[in-house]
Amino acid sequence: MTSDDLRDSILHHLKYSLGKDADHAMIYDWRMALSLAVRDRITDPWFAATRKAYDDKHKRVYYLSMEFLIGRLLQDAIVNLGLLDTAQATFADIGVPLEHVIADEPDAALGNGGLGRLAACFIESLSSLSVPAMGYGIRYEHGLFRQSFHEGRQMEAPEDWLTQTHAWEFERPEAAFDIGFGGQVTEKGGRSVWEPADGLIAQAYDTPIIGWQGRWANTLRLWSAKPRKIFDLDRFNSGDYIAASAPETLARTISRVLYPDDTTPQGKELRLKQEFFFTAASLRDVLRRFDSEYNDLRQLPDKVAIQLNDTHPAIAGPELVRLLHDERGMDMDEAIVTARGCLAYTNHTLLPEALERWPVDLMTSLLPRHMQIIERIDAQHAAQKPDRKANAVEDGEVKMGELAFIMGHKVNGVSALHTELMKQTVFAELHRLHPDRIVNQTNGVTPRRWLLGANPRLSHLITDTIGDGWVGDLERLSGLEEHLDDAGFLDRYAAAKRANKTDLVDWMRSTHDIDLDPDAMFDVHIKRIHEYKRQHLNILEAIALWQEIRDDPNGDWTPRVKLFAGKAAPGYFFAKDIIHLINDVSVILNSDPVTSKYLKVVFLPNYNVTLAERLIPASDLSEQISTAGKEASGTGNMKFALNGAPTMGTLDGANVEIREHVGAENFFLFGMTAPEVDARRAIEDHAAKAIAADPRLARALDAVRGDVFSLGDAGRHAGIADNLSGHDYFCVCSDFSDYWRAQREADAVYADRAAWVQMAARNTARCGWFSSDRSMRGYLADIWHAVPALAAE
Ligand code: F58
Repeated sequence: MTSDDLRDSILHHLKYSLGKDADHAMIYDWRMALSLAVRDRITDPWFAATRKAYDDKHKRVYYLSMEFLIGRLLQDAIVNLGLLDTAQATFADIGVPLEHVIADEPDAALGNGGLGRLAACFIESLSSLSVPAMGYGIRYEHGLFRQSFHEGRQMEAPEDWLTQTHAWEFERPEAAFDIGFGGQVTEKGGRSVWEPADGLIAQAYDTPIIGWQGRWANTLRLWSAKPRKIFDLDRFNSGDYIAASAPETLARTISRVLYPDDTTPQGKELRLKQEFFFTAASLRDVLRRFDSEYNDLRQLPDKVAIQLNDTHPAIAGPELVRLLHDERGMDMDEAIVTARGCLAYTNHTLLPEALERWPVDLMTSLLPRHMQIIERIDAQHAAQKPDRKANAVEDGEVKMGELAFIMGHKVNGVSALHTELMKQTVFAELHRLHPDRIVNQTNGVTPRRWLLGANPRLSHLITDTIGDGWVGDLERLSGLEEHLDDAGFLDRYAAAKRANKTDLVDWMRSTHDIDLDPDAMFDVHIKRIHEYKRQHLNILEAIALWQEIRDDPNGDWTPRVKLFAGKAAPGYFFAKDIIHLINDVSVILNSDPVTSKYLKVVFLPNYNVTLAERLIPASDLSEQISTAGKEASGTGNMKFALNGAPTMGTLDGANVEIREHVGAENFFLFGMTAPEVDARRAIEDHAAKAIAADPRLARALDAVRGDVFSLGDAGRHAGIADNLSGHDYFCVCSDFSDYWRAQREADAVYADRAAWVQMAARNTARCGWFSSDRSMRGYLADIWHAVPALAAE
């Protein structure tokens, strides 16, 4: 496509789709017109892919996920279609900067964090690998809340990405299913029939996801809830306007907001409804497609692979059994085996409080037939494994992890360590009964978005050095290895990083009125705020460093900027206290005339995919400091390493594998291992002992407790100090001294800029394995037993 062709297409859409002429077009109009022009380019490969999947009778992969944290789509699509230079030329001609057009797109925040972003990377990789696949999720009207700060405290406001037309989706009024809830089960002619008391319509919206080089496109199908009856005219006519629209309001609630956590009791019922709503609609869609191609349901596991992204869609087990048995007449035991042949489950957490459990009462009232089937599944499992100790239904609760395990033919962990810990802890008994079921598939990230799109400077350098094959085959980054002693290459590498940092500094100045020194080390900690991720360990270290610099202002300090970003779940008060503390510390430190040239702390509000794309390429050091054994994998850790920010990290999640790949000498390791953490926690007063052994830590905690950062509000941060010097479940205090040591090691390496650049470049050269293309190939071979539709190029 030439620049002229693209311009014609944009002008066509401007006029005929948007009703605007070029002279009056606003940035929104240009963005929509460009998106529609680009979408046109996706449509043909998308149709061709769909046709080929049917013609060749391919096995299809269905990825069921409550979250798809896709962020912006325009730049991704332009990059994957190879249209970046063309689009740049076109907009230079039009006289509007392409970056402004791209930046106008709202960030689709249909996820909380890593789990949702992983789904988005996977769906892009499946398209890039030409695997016939479909992502199924919920079209939330409001994604993850918008975060701002008021006097350092987190404020939440609704997110509104759908206020403007979503350029990428196609509404599918014909693809709709009636989803029931409640009611009862009756026996009719020896069969169980579920008669729901109420229900609603799940209507599909399709977004094509184009793969690298535009060879294949898959569909992300998101369900929106609509009422069965749009409007109660009788009530309206009698003047009761609110009641007249009640059916719509009630139905829409189901797809209205993304849950920021799964702990609020009042939200539990709604969350279970959301889970059933999208899972049931997706399964019906899967069976409808299967029916259009095949007529023997026993073939289902050969043609259909359904991946459950965490337990959120775990109701798929009983629902598929119900569809096969109750609605299609398959024998119950065979239905269970057939469903299991299709289903597999990915576990993303070992934290007991994050493993879903539903009260039996709630399940019975909302999904009475499913509750019966769950009991049947449990009984069948018990009959097959009489020596088992635990059931999926226990103590009045349905344990969704156990249910997903029993109903999946494979269960995967998301890093090597996490997989081993799954075997030893949460699923120890089930693993003993089914020793072949648990497999490891370490996460990955798409190089198209996280390197090519986010870091054009580094990407150009890589392509200049080893050619462009790395974009579709990231392991080719190892070709950089032979340039790692080449001064010319390293200079260019350093220049790319420096320019990215300067861009970030300019952006911070213009948007946040903060001045930063681009030569300082940019030390970055961005992710959901959680005690196990230990943002409070990082800020304690900042406090201790600040105190030390004040003691010796003429010392040889390596200048640092500590950047934080991340959201705390609205009901997670301790996490919100951590945000508050970091913001207050930044007020004191950044205004300190003595120390601020060496140390600054910045907490950027409203972390999202777009902000990550901006920060990661400009980072020097990646903070991955979770308590060992708690972070299932991490994916941010991979993005940083790939972009040349070495890790400051514990032996947790995929950090372990990153360290193996980049080499121990290119990774700042500190802290206890997972077994050491368990042993340490068993010691009474472990925190007090750690504090007594490290005067720096004691002094930093004293400052927190002693209102140094309380900004006149006495006792403001005492809760954090008390928690840490008290039970300190996440062992912040016990890891502090070693963290301090590793940080000073990082300072020393950074002070020798040549050594640092080489370490950064080694990280890039050795992280090719962390592509989500590699993850997807692993799932294809070990779980889905499916293959790409096109031969690799
Ligand atoms: C994350 N989980 C893990 N959960 O924490 C991370 O280690 C891993 O890399 C990632 O999954 C992908 O495997 C995660 O993001 C959530 O966001 C929850 C979803 C349900 C509500 C509470 C948060």
